[in-house]
Amino acid sequence: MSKDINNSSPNSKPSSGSLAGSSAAASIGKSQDKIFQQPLTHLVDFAFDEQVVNVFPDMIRRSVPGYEAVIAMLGVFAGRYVQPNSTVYDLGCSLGAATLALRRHISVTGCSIVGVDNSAAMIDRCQQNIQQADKHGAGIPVVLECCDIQQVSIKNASLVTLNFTLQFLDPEERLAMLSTIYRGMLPGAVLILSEKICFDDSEQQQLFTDLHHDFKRANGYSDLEISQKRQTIENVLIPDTLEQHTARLSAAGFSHIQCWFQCFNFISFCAFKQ
Ligand code: GEK
Repeated sequence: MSKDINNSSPNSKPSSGSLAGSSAAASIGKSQDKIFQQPLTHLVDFAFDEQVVNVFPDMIRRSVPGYEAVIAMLGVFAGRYVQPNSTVYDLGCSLGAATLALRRHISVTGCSIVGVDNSAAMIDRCQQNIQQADKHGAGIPVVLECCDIQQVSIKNASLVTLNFTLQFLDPEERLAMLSTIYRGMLPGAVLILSEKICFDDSEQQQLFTDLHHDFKRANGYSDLEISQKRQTIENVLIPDTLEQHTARLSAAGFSHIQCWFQCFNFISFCAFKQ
């Protein structure tokens, strides 16, 4: 499925609001995440379905330390690295928070953004969010594709973001994904890779797990909610260590790999094609 949301005005008025400034993503789906509030008899693997989509902005903001800062900084990367007449890819775009942040900061001409997610519920709501943002002034064209990010043909890319998405791929398939991205990038292009990470050192692992759970508690999640979410997601989200990420990025061909952000066990890298 491909949805072309065409916009024309180069003088778009920036949207304001939450999800680190992406008002549209917040304007639809303002509901509070209560999915794991009651004891669940059958804990099935976490899925990005309609129920999750309805609460997603609240869920990710209260669950991922630094999420809003990372979203905002994607815009800063876009302002510096997006090249004229190139394509920008948001792989695992969910409700479009990153797409909208990137779009607001692209000032060069001839660009478009491809947002990809394999959850139809996410893509449908993402389309609504982008249409909502366009009411405040259209930006560059956004094409949404509902498919596996591994099926996407990446071409002419000056910026690609995997914002908390690679962690949901089978670990065996992650290097091939990064290699595909690398091959589709222009010289001077950047990949922004944000992930939850784990640690080889058990004390470090425990410290950051505890701090992450403290963060969730401070955001109003109960111990039951934290525990049930953890059990449903542990087969679905498989974190790597920082060292595994840098080695894999390097093996895919990337250079100048930098960790530019870390908050507890959440991290973001930028990696370049020379
Ligand atoms: C944001 N980037 O707000 N192919 C396509 N989509 C996938 C795949 C796959 N193989 N696996 C997972 N997804 C977003 C946040 S959320 C992160 C990303 C989180 C999609 C999945 O449907 C979901 O929408 C997204 O990746 C992960 O900046 O919830 O922790």
